[in-house]
Amino acid sequence: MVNDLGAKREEYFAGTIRHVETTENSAVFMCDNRVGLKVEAISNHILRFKYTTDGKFSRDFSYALNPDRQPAGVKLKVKALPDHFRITTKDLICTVSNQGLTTRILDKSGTVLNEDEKGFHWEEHKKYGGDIVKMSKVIQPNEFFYGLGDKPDNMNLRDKRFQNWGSDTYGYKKGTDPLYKNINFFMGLHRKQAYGIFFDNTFRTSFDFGKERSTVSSFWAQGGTMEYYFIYGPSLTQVVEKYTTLTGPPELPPLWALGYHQCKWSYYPESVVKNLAKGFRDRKIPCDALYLDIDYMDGFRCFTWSPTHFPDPKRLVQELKEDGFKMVVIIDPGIKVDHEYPVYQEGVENDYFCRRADGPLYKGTVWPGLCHFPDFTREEVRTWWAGLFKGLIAETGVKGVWNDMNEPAVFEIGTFPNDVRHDFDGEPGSHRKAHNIYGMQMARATYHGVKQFSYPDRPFTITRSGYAGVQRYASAWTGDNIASWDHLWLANIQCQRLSISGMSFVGSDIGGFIETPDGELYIRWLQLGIFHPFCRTHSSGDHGDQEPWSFGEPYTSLARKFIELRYQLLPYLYTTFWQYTSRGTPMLRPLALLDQNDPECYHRMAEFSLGDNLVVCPITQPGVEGRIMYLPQGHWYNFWTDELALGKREIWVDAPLTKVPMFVKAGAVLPLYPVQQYVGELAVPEVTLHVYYSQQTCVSELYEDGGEGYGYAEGNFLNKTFQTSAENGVFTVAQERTGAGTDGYQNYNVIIHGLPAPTSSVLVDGQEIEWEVTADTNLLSLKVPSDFKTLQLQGTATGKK
Ligand code: MIG
Repeated sequence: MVNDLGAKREEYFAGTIRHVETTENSAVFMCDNRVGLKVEAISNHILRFKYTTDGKFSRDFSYALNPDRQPAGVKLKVKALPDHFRITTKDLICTVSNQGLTTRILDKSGTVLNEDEKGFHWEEHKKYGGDIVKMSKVIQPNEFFYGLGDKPDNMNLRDKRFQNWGSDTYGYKKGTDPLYKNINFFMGLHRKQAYGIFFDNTFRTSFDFGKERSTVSSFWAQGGTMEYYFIYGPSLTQVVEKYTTLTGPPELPPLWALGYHQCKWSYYPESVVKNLAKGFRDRKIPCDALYLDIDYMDGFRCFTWSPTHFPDPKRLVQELKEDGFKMVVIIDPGIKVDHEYPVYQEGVENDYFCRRADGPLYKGTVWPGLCHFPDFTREEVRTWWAGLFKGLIAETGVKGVWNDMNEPAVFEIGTFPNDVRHDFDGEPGSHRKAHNIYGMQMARATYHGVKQFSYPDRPFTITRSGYAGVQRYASAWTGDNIASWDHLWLANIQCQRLSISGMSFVGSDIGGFIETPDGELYIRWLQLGIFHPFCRTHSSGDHGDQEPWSFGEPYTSLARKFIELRYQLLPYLYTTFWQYTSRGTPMLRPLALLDQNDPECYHRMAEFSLGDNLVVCPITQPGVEGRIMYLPQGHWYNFWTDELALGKREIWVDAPLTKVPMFVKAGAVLPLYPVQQYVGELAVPEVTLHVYYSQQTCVSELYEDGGEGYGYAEGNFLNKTFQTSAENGVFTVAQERTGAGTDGYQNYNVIIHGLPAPTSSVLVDGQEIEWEVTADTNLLSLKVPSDFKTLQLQGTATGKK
C-alpha cells in the first residue's frame, strides 16, 4: 500500500504479551516489542482501550470527557487462557490475544459485539514524527453504522469513508467531507444489538466503514494515541445516552432559547433592528431572539460596537427587551492587529495569542484584516476571554453569544499552518494536534464568560465548530447551507445525526444561508425547523429578504402558523430537553432508535421523532401535496386530522403546504402552551394536555421549572408523569408528581382525542365533574385541577385501538 506521501507503507504491529498488570478496574498488557494495551472499565458497559508503542502510556487527559462525571467504581476480572486473556465486567466479556493484542468484545450471552481485524497497528509519520495510529475491525453481518456528527450524507455510513478536520465549508454539498465539526463517535448495529466507539484523538482522524475493504471498518489518526471507548447499548438510544453522559450533556437553556430566532448577515444599523422587531410584533409572528452579525462591531473588532450604526447599544438592548426580544451577538476568534485596540493590547502584553513554531505571533487574515488568535487551549487565556464578556453581557445586557469561524477559519489558506503552537493545557503541541479542539475551547471560554455575567440567568451560546463534548458549552448550527430542496433534505439528516452524536441542541439556517428560497421552500423548511431544538432563520443577506413575511401571502400566514405551533410545543420541547440534560437522551431520534427490532427502520432517514411522542417527516420536494412515509410500530394519530394510523408500514400522508406530516403516539399526553409572542409574554401560560386515547398503557413526561435561573437546582421544579390506560370500559389518566416546585396555574385544560365510544361519566380523583364533547370533532374537553391523581372516563374504553 502507498501512503499520502507516495511512499511505501511500513506498518507495525504488537508482538507477544510478556507482562500483565491489573488493578481493580484495569488491566495492562505489555508485549515483547514494548507495545502495550491498557483496558479500563469506566462502567459495566464502557471499556476504554489505550495503546502505547513505546512501553509508556501518554498522560490521561481529555477535552471531551465530562469533568463532572462520577467514577463508577466498577470491577473487572482478568483470566489467563492458553492463547488469550479474558476480561469480564458485569455485562461484558473482552478477550485480548497473546499474539498481536487483538480484542473481541461479547455480551454475557456470548454474542460478538465487536472484534478486531488487524486491531491496533501503526505507521511512523515520516514528515512530522509520531505515529499514525490505526485500528481495524471486522464488519459484522448486516452491520449498519451511524453517528459522526455533521456529515452531510446518508444516515447509514456503511461503505463510506470520512474524516474529521474542522473546515469552513461555505456552500457544502451532499458528500462534502470534512465539515465544521469533529465528533469522533459512531455506532454499529447488527444482530439487533448496538454499540458505540468514541475515538478520543484530536489529530486529523479518518473513519472507514467498509469502503476500502467491504468487510473491514477502521479508524486512524495522524498522530497522538490510539485511545477509544467501547460503549455497549444494547439499544442505540442507550449507546447515545451513555456516550452523552460520558462527554457531558449541557445544562438546561433558558426557555426563550427554545423560541424562534431571527438572524441575517447583517441587521444594521440600529433602525433596521428596531424595524425588524416591530415587523414581528406588528404581524403577530412570535419571536424571542434577534441576532447581530459581524457588522455591529467597529471595524470587525470583537467586543466593540460600531459608533455610527449602534451609538447606544445598551438603550437598544433595553428597548428590545421591553418588547420581549433577547439580543444575541457574534464573536469570532480573530483579534485585529491594531495597537490602539485594548483587546489586542492585552493579548499581546500577556502573551495570549498563538505563535509560530519559530517564535513570532501567528498572523492570519479574516474579517478585520490581519489578526492574532487567542490560544484557547490555555486556562489563563480562557479565563481572560471569559472576562471580556463583561461589557457585552453585564453592562449592555446582551443575552447570548454566537461563535463563528472557530474551525478556525482563515481567509485564503483555510486554517492555521501546521506549525502554529498551542499549549494544549500543559502538553504543548502543534496545530495538527489542537486544530480539532480549537473551536470547542473557544466555545468553552465563551460559555463560561456568558454564564458568569448572565448569572442568575442562564447563558445561551452557539458555535459552528466543536469536538466531542462541545455540547456542554454551546448549541450549534450546521453552517453555510444553500436555499435548495437538497439542502432541506440535508438539514434533516444532519440535525438527526448531530443529535445521536451527543449534540441535540442543533438546527440549520432555516430557508438556507446562500441564495434565496421561494415562499414554498421557506415554509417547508420552517415546517422542519420548528421541530429542531435550535430554531433560527439565517441568511447571507446578499440577496432578497428572509424574514417570515418576506414572501407575501399565503406564506406569511403559514409562517405564522408554524412558528405559533413551535410556541405551543414549548412545554413538550422543554421536557424533551430536560430528558437530554438529565439522561443524555437524544432529542431528535432517527427511526432506527425507535424500533431496533424492525430492520426497515435501519435505513430510514426522512422520518424522525422529537422526544417520546412525536414523529415528523418533512416534505423536501416542491409542488407536492403529501408524501409516503414509514411509521414505526404502534398506533399513531395524525396531528392535523386525528386519524389513527397503524405503524410498521408505509403510509401516504396528505400534506399540502398548510401541513407537515406529523404524528402523535397513541396513549401520549402532549402538553401545549397557548401561543405567545415571546417566552414570558404570559406570566403563567396555561397548559393544555392533549390526551390521545389508546388501549395500550403509555407513560408521558412533563418537566417544568421557572424556565430561567437555577431554582431547579434547589428543587424548584416539577416532574410529572402521565400514565394512560384502558381497562373494563374505563380510560384512565394517572398523574404522578415529584419536585418541590409549583405549577403556577390551578387547572389543566384537558382535551381527549380519539375516544372510541361515548363517555358516560368523568371522575377526577373519584368525584364526578363536568365535561363537554364537541360534536363534529368528537373531542372531549374539561378542566381538571393540576394536582389531580386520576382522571377516569367511563364507558369509553371499548373499541380496540
Ligand atoms: O465568512 O459572519 O457561517 O453564519 O453569517 C463568513 C458572517 C462568516 C459564516 C457563518 C455565517 C455568518 C458569516 N460567517
